[in-house]
Amino acid sequence: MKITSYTIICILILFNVCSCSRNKGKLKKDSIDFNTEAIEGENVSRIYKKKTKNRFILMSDIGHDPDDEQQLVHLLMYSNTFDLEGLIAVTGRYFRPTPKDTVKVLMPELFHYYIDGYEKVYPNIQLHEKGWKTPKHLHSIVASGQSGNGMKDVGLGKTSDGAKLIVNAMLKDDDRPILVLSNGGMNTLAQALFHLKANHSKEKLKTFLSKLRVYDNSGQDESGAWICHEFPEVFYIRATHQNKSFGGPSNSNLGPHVWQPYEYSPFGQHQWFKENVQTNHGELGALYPNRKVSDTYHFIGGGGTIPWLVLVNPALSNISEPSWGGWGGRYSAKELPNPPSGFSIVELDEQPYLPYKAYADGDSILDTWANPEDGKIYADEYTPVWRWRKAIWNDLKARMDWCVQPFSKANHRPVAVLNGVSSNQIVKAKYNYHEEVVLDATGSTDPDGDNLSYKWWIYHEAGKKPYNLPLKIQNDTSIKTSFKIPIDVATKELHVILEVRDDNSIVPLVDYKRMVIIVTNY
Ligand SMILES: [Ca+2]
Ligand SMILES: [Ca+2]
Repeated sequence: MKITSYTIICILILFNVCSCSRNKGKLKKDSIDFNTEAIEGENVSRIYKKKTKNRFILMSDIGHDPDDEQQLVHLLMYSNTFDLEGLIAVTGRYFRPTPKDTVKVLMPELFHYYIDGYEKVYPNIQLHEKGWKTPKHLHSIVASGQSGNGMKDVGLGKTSDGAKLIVNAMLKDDDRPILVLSNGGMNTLAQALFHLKANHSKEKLKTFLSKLRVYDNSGQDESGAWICHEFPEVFYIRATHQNKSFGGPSNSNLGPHVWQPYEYSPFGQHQWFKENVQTNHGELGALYPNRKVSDTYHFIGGGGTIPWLVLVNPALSNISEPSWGGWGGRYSAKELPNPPSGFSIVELDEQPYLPYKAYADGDSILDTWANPEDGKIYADEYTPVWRWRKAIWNDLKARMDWCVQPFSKANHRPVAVLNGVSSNQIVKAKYNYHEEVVLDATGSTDPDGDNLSYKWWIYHEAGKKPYNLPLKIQNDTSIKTSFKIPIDVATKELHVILEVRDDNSIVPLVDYKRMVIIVTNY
């Protein structure tokens, strides 16, 4: 790589872990945890592993709509890619007395039901990757949150087991950020923050809050607005669009057709799941419920699969950088004023907590993307997820095989290498405008020995200071290429994405690397 005197290449180790990894020797993805692959030496490897997985707590109003259960099956199949610390049953929009009640009680037993399914396939998935949580651990992190709805159930003496679990996670001597996602209401987190504020100094509270990365799926009660109003320093994403993009957002808007060969309809999506998840893929997949409304198949909602997919590609996405985008969607670069709940009835209840701010999606967060399969251009608020969706579905298909097949009869992701960096980290570099950026995927491997193909592209909408104009890399399918940074990119940032795709007859899989280029002008 040609480096001029004023070009500084540095590696952004996610979450400020200051250990530089070196790519020594050939990578083997099949026999080692993929978060440790670039480090040699057992002790170092253990530290690196501990530090690089993201922490994650899920809150879900599981039981009211099968989509929460659908996403739980999906989540368990990725549970070796993050440190899951809580599965909390919570209330939400559908617990309100009006307009209708569909569920009256919390149902933590559903978490146990699906973990029992996971236990059946646990021996076989270990043949494919390491790092899986034991069923015993997963059972131990199930809890019930606040049993009542919204802020009425937040206050002194009201701390539920679920809220205690969150409090204990915050108190833990672990400075990694923690994603707290709610696919239901937020009042269990609100109670945890109320408890922390009441019992700790301002200084300590500040430290606890700095670890939080909250993702609010749709605003299913008013306590999200309360949290943002009361604790403005909390990192908070309020999503009302992209969170529905796994299969939807709706029966009449299904996005690109990624579930071929089945028909372009919610029923077609269910047929794909029947073939690739529910049948011949082990006991966990067999539990995957259908999603029907009045006997009609509803699109696969996934109940908030998209929000946690930010965790599974640490070389592509960073949970602390919502504007960078990835499988988990792309959100505003700055916090926006008062992004409302997706439910008008909740929006009314949020009024006492104005003003507040949160990262958001919607009309102002658009990606433009041409589907390589049919050339159709997508350019709306769902495209930040849709552009990745084929890879997301394919990746699940491959993982479901891991429940029943030996290593040799399943596919596994390649390992992308960008300019010598093979480990799961985003590469950060500084270049001056006019400089030549060399891009080299040499050393990329595949644990199945599959042939690899390469794709380099610039995600021009990504980042805090995006360039925001299409910029094409020449020879963008070569293993090695380069491009010259135009003069008008000075002081902006460029996000280069490397996709390494395997040629595997079961299903093609993609591995990613992102290089964030800060463009200087001196
Ligand atoms: Ca839900
Ligand atoms: Ca492969």
